[in-house]
Amino acid sequence: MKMKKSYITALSTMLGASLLLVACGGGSTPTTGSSTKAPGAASPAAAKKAEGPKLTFRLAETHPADYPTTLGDKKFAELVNQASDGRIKIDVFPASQLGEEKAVIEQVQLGAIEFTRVSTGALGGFNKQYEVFSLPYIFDNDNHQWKFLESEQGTKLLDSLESSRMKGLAYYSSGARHFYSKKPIKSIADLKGLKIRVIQNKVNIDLMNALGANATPMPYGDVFNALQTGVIDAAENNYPSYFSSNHFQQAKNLILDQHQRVPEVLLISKVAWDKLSNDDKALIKKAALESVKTQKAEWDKFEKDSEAKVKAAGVTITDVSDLKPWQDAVKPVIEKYRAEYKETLEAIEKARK
Ligand code: GTR
Repeated sequence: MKMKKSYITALSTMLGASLLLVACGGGSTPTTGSSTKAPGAASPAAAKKAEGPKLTFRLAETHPADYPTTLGDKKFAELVNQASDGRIKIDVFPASQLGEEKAVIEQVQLGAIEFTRVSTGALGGFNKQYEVFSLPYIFDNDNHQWKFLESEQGTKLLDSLESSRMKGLAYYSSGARHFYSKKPIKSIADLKGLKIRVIQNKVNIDLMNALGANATPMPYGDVFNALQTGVIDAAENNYPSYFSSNHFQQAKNLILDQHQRVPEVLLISKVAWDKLSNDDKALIKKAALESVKTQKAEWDKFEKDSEAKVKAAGVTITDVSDLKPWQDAVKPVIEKYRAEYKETLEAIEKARK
């Protein structure tokens, strides 16, 4: 039988490669469990490292590389890599490189992107349970919010993402959201008639209506231009986003009304999750929860820093000493959803004490 030269070369390369794999203990040989160590052979851990990662995943992040959620993601990736002896590698893609939140969530549902960190505001468009976080003034402060997030009901909510083809791993901090506008806003009345960008979900639209404003849902990455061109008059976010997105350059009037506290979520696609071994599921979950500490610490620093920087840039900041008129104005929104979110709202109330 005559064989072409290129064929023979390819065959011998393949043979050589598989012999090499056998020699290194690689290929389809499981890397976990005990192995008999030949004298002078590398330790199993070192051998595993030399082989490089077995599983490589992508994590999509909206914010830039130095933003506190991105730093949390990176810590998470690092902890997973360590705990798996380099077997699992998670590459963090910041600055919306993999798309805007809504598009990323769709990709995650399909399993095309394995991990993401997104706002519960964006998740509200995919899982009704999550719209509860967009209800105004349900949390008094960050402590109250964390007490709830760490409660049984908070965990239940994280688990409820499974029905939306995702698996919630951990919550991250996101502080309070405030309005900012091109025109001065000194009181609630100044919001009337303004076109305000919101994260797309039903509660946000009701909320803007209750304030006499017009909700304009659009991706986060479009807001700067929309402010610049006058497509919208205003937007709303926390200090770190207001600063890092440069929205403060276009909308120089900030009012500290604290209308929402919308936490962030670190999650994995259900498609990817279901393919993992139980050990890997456990180490990923553990790493996610451990990364919260880093994210929270970075958040506190960045929040203060952003506040100082927007002040230095000459933003007009209006403090709201009495939140009552704001809370009264948006009460109908809470009442509209009270029955739907009864269980969660009761647990949030309980966490207040
Ligand atoms: C930020 C949040 C982002 C994104 C953004 C927005 O606070 O961290 O994930 O949801 O708000 O307003 O779209």
